[in-house]
Amino acid sequence: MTILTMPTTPFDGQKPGTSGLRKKVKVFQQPNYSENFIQSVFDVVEGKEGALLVIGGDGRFHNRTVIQQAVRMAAANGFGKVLVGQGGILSTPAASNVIRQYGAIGGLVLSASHNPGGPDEDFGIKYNVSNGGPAPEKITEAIYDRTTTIDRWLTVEAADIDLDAIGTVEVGGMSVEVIDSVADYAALMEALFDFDAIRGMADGGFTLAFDAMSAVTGPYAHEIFEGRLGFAPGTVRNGTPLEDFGHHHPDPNLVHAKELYDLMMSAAAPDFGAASDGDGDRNLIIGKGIFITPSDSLAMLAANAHLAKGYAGGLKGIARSMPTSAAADRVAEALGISCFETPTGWKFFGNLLDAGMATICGEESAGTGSDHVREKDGIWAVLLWLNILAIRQVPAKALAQDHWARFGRNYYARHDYEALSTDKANALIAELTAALPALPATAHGPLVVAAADSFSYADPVDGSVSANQGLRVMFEGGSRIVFRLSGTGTEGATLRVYLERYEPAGGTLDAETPDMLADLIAAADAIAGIVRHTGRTAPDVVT
Ligand code: VG1
Ligand code: CO
Repeated sequence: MTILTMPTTPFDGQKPGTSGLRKKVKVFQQPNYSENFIQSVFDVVEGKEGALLVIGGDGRFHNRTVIQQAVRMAAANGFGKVLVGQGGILSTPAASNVIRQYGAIGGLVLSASHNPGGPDEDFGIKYNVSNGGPAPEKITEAIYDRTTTIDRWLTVEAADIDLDAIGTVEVGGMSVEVIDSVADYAALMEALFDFDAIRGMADGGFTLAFDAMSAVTGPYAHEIFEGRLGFAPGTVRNGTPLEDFGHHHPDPNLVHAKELYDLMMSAAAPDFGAASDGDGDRNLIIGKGIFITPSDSLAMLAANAHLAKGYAGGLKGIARSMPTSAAADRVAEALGISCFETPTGWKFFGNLLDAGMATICGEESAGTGSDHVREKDGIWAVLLWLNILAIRQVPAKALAQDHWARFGRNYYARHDYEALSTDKANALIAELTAALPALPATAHGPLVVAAADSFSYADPVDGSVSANQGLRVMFEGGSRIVFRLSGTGTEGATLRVYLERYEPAGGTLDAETPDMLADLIAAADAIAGIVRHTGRTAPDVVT
């Protein structure tokens, strides 16, 4: 088979962000663009000769095109075999599982996660390594460096493969197997959770609404919730993956999953509601009449995980991203295990999970997961909740109230200011960074600053240091504001302001979050000059 060497030039490969390369579809459609990035990845992968590579995506527009390109390029680059999900579909956690289960050297995960899809929307490519997790920073930086010098990409001349037909074909001397996207993942879930107990609860009349948001989890949810667990047909809503997610943002938050939220707050609410995002790694949890913040969900799952068979031996540790609330820290303390605080992005959990230092991880951005794969996992989180409720036989609301009565409550919200001019956002961060040293002991309304810093993380396993991971302002009494810029957007800059207030057990545990955070919201503007820098008087999205 002839390997074709296609001349090219360096391109805008984007400095490594929170989660791979994300751009508009139109950018990926430019001649050489996707190919340049994929070749930059392959040039960095050591030991690819004869190795197994996994390729799959969330089914968004342009997914199939890039898969065909990547398959031909993998053949030209000497890989031995490629595994592809049927129809090009693999949720991010399912891709992570396939990489681990089949001993692949790594995988290309094609997704822009919760960002909208379609010809004028977003696409993304992420490389995951052999542990199934996102490539660590030293690899994403090497990939980026390669994009600045790349001068050729390699491919073979071969027709497109049939992505819908399960089975093995040959492309340029390399074998390509199209596998069932769901089977291995569903089997893993059955190994971790007590499906009989959950099925019994469903048989007993417990009802579930799962919104797949017309994104990748539809086939997984149909098979697991309706097929294996016996929830009624119709339990899974928006369960067919669409290339444009039905024109919605497949972002499971209270803004984009409002229909589910309204249902769960209504008299007609089922017992439990949940949703997942574009690529299936996020989760939204809403009990009947109660939204559970992702930070609380992490803490509540950690406190009860031992009730599921996969975690019956207890947890080795908990890890959370820095902006995630400290609710999980109190659980770790009670369990006598470590709680690690990492920078934003799942890649920072990989070493802790591999080293057996943490079992459960979570992020405030609706990400929860465990050492079963090396990505966050939306359906996994829903199943762990269901398993816990099936054993404890209480509604989600009672479980939450019981948790707060024991550990206290971390009132929490994230305010996002989207599509800001990059200059203005950078100016805000620069000015605040310079002001940090003078903040301690200053008062902002009733709040007094206890400490302020720019978060830097030293990985306890390999010692690598990641600096500038967000600005923290800590107040006396345990309240906190964090400021950071998003690393996943494709338009201008997004400022995220994370607000947290701790109320100890015995304090005010059933108040409305906006009321409890009002002083912090005012302090955030006083400290960072949000209105002055951005001209915005209110956030675009509150989650
Ligand atoms: C956001 C979230 C972060 C998450 C990342 C990827 O990043 O805040 O917690 O890990 O998205 O999520 P940022 O840099 O925009 O704040 V997703 O579901 O890509 O895979
Ligand atoms: Co996602």
